[in-house]
Amino acid sequence: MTDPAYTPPAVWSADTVSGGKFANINRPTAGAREQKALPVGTHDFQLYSLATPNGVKATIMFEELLEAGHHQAEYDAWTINIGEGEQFGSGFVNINPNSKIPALLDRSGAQPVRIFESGAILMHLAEKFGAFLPSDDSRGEVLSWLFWQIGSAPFIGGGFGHFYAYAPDKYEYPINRYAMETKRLFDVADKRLAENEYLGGNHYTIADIAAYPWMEPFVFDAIYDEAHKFLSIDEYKHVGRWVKQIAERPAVKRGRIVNKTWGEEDTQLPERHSAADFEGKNL
Ligand SMILES: N[C@@H](CCC(=O)N[C@@H](CS)C(=O)NCC(=O)O)C(=O)O
Repeated sequence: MTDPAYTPPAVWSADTVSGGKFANINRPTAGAREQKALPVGTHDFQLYSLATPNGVKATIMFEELLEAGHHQAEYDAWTINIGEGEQFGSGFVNINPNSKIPALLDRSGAQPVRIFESGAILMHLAEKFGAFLPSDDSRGEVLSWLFWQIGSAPFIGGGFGHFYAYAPDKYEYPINRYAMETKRLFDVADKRLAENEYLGGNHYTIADIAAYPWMEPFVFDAIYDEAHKFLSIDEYKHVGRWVKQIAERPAVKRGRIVNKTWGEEDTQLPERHSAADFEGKNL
């Protein structure tokens, strides 16, 4: 079976775009759409995010730093509701001109520093606290797996997830293309994890913190409709072992509910300002 043919016009126009999830907020232009200041708390680190796989990378990192005794890593986490277009408010755009979560304001130095892109946030914090990024020979391996994840995520989310679960109509060509690539990426990780406890080698690092939130929901059958079965995720035994191991870390259990605004009430934490905010939560 082939998909209905589409002949692109000579010049593309946003007016012709069909619906689908997020269609109402997508535009082909950058920049703020409304004046809206961001809330600011008391800690050095102000995180503006949502508990999506990219957002959870930052909150797991903060919770891991705190768990490891880096008390200076206390942070305020504020919800940015991307379904309602809050990423296009002027305050958020000042921190991330690309209008995507997560975005961080670091006020620990002489001047506030903005950091956007989840990989940049992980590296910035790892270097600042000297944690989860080795300085010996394994550093190159850790950075390679970190950037592998950042480069791969759009094929999984924007590619496979979009066409398999979000697109208003299902088309064979893009689903085949991105299912192929998503499975190939799982196989890359599976082969690596067959021979190494963690992606970077013997230690848990920012490479694992970046990759875990993307692979965990596939393993636990919690993303993109029937994707777990459709992609035969149980084949990736070593990825499964690694996901289950990381899921047990107390910092991961906390980090994945920060900025979560859906699901059971006791697994939601729209804002996080101190360790006390986790009291009564189902971690
Ligand atoms: N490469 C970016 C991707 C961030 C990203 O795609 N964030 C999504 C949520 S997971 C977002 O904010 N989407 C809102 C939009 O596209 O308008 C990163 O790693 O930080």
